[in-house]
Amino acid sequence: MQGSFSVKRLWWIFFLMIWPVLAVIVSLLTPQLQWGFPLSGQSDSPLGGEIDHLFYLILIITGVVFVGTHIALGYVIWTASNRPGDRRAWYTHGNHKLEMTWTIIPGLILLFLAFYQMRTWAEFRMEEAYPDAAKQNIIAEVNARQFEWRIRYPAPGKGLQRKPQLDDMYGVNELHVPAGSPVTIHLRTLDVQHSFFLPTMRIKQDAVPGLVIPVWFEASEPGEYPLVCAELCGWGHYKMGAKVVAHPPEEFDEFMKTMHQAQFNDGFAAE
Ligand SMILES: [Cu+2]
Repeated sequence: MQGSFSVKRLWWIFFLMIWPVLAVIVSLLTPQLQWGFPLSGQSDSPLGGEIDHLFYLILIITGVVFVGTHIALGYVIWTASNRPGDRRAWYTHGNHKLEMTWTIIPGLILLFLAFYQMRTWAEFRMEEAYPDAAKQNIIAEVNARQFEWRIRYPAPGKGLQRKPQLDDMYGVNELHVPAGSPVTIHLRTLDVQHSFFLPTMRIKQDAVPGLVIPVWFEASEPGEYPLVCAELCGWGHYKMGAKVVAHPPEEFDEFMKTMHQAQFNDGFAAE
């Protein structure tokens, strides 16, 4: 019914509103579901905190704009639907000043974000800006394939070579690193495009056929962290759930030596 207040209309508003409101209530009441956003400072790596900060900044800006535009939209629909139906339609070619304002302001916001995130992005992605420790500490080559992560480490005391060496060590779906210091892996793929994703460290990098891509990260604490594939790479995509095992730094060298012994000791000659 046009032109008169209708309870039916309110009912529809409540019906559509109830789902997002319910989702927020459920996520607040049951934190164990982990539906909410992770809090800043909850990531498992120092760089993750910076990335979280950028995410939240963008979320707040887009959130304010989203709520604001929807209130404006709701207002227009509400007032227009309350107008008597026998009025003539009204056409406009727009408002030049308004158009300029809502083009320039978002432009300035985007420009600000572009400059503001530059340092974090460079640190994450530009090899020249990597921390020195990450540049020196190239611990393994990670080869993605349908559907697992194959990992190649150099023998203890040796550096990682581009070509596999006779004394290299191999592992599958477990990437061992020392905790508390930046490390670099060389990311490759043996078939299609995959994506190396450490969700709790906020690290994500595509593995691209034909490329060797260095990726650095730092596990703040010893422990196990999920490593998953974030690119829909085929029917077994879901099987690419693996883990990063961060060892206390003083135990890491010993662990690598034990791994080398386990893979190379033929039971006759002592190493
Ligand atoms: Cu994959």
